[in-house]
Amino acid sequence: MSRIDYEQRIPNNVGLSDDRRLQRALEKWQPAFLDWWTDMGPEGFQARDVYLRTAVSAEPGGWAVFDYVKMPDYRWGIFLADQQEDRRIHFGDHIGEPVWQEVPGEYRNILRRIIVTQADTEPASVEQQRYLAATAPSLYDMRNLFQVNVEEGRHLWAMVYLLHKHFGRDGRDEAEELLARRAGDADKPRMLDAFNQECKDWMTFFCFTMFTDRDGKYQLASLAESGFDPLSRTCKFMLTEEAHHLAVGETGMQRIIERAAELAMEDPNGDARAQGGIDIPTIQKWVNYWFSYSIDLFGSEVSSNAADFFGAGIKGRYREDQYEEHTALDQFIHLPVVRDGRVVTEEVPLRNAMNEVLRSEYITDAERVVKRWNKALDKMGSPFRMSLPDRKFHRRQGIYAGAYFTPNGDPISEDQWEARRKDWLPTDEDREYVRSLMKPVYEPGKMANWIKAPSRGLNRQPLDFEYVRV
Ligand code: BYC
Ligand code: FE
Ligand code: FE
Repeated sequence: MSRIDYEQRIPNNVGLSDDRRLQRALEKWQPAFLDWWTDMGPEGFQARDVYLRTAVSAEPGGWAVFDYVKMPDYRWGIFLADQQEDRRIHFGDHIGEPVWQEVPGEYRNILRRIIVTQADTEPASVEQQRYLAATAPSLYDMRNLFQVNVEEGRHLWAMVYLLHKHFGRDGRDEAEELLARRAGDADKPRMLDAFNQECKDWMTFFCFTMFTDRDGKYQLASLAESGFDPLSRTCKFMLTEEAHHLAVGETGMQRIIERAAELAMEDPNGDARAQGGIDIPTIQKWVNYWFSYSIDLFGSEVSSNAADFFGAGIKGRYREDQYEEHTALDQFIHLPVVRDGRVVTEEVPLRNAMNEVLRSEYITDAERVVKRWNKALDKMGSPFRMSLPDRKFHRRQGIYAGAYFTPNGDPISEDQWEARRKDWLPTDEDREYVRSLMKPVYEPGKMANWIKAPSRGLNRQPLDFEYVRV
């Protein structure tokens, strides 16, 4: 049982006060983090009371408390899931060996790279979302935005702890760099593409939490399998917080979709835009865009990095225990690949296809959510249906990048692509239209016209609760 020590400047359940050097190093990083939060965190409302949850224990039951907090006073801390006794590496080349509590020298570089990549996404997302509060569709939504933001800040802390504790001088340098890169910056961009994309409207925020945070869920889950025990324990606890981010995305999108269907039914011409809402075809374009950028985050379908990570016992599959065999040697999967403009099936060693294996788990999960949206549409008597584009559509990374596919996955020429892309992806006009709807609604319980009210409030509070004291 590991209570979190709130007496210290940095709340933690890792016995930070027993390691003075580490504590001093992190206390030096802390003001730099707060400066970054002030510069790049949510714009406005920093002096306001926000009804936020804060982690207070790593226990599965009551791990969090809800209360009003001003964001700069949020207790960002370092929390690891409890250590399991006699835990063993359970996949790759080291099966059966005790898990590592220290970084194995031979894997130092790849571990550092994975941790830095994971870390980089967390502040990036906060930077991307920083202007959204000014156009929040309700106080309920504004509060959810801030909750996601402070927790992504805490995820950065989680990774910076690992860097400081286990990677010495290099780790401290990396921790500084994490506060120096900027989402979308031409000179110092964030590491992965999705985290350099603009997030200037709320439908993008909900797509991001639906699709991009979901990559986070799958990456964290595969790192929770890690033979490097501190990484595994850190990721396990991060996943507890992540569930809410995904719920914000899933339900946010569903509320936009249901509202679109409702407005279309009210309009004599079935046109949701004429009723001041967002129409389903526009929503579908946002889904196409963010789904394709988010599945890019799994890396290339065929990857020697992925094979190395798995072989080393550092990054497993999603719920590795669901598989019967854990070396993944002498096994193959079949992948559609592009050869001379044609799609043909090729056999790939399983270890090299680990990115694709994880991506497939992700897609199955995302499809489950889309089914739920469609069930809601069906129940309303709406003829509309949502879908996910094929995994080859609009890819920037991996073996399909550079070729052109329809949302159904049919190969097309570049000319055909250029002629049709306006039907599949957001155009400047679409973005302008969606942005024109983004007007703040700050009255408790009220919602912007383009989004349905949630079915209930948060933490058993009523919908008209003052989630943010504006
Ligand atoms: N954009 O073999 P490849 C989250 C690079 S999200 C740009 O294909 P690999 C969150 C790759 O780095 C979860 N570059 O890929 C969500 C490599 O570069 P180098 C974040 C990309 O290494 C919302 C090259 O292409 N966590 O937590 O097998 C809010 C070829 O590499 C991209 C992690 O990602 C891209 N999309 O796999 C807040 C987990 N994709 O080395 C937070 C840690 C690939 O040639 N990261 N590249 O310079 C990893 O496990 C791996 O680095 C990746 C890539 C899965 C990302
Ligand atoms: Fe995160
Ligand atoms: Fe998240």
